[in-house]
Amino acid sequence: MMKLYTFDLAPNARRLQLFLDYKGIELETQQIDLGALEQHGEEYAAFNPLRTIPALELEDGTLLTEVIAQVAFLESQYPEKPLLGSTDIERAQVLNWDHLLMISGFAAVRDIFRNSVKGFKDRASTGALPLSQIPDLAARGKLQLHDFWPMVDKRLGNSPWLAGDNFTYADIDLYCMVEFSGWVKEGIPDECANLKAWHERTSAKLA
Ligand SMILES: N[C@@H](CCC(=O)N[C@@H](CS)C(=O)NCC(=O)O)C(=O)O
Repeated sequence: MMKLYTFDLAPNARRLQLFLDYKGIELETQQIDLGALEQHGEEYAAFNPLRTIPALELEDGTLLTEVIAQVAFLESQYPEKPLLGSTDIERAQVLNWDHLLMISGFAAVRDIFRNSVKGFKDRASTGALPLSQIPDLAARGKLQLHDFWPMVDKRLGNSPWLAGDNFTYADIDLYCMVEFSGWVKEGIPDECANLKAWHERTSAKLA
């Protein structure tokens, strides 16, 4: 049986959980308490040397550490209520927008968070390497985020959902990014009306 190792409060765990909830998939699950640094414990570090969650262990023992791969695998096993597009072009658009938002918007919020929150001193990145915080990276993250919001707002003025005409996994990742941006008090700016309207539609969809 597949098994999921996760920690419900974490932003990347949320990305996968909202996908699972939308599809109605239930997995055997074990919580790894990041608050108690359980990811660095001997047992979990041996199991997943990256020391991250969520981690999905497949039936044959394969370990998937990246959410996009976990989602791709689960989508292939549970094709109903498709979230990765139903045509080749739709699928490419989902990956296009998802990748863009993860490496720009989500990464900017992560940089702000990990380089400014005191509890992450010397843990500016995940994993075993003790990386110190760099305040300039938090400041840079804010600039990147201020550039990201209007770009996405424009897209959502031309398209009902991020990847096109249908609600997809890219919307779930954007939704999680918006939640995460609230953690650093850098939520959607008031002037981004399209993004705000999209956020309401998405909240209703995921409720
Ligand atoms: N590589 C994963 C992200 C995994 C990740 O960064 N997870 C965070 C939780 S949001 C984590 O495990 N943090 C552990 C730590 O901070 O030590 C992906 O992009 O799909």
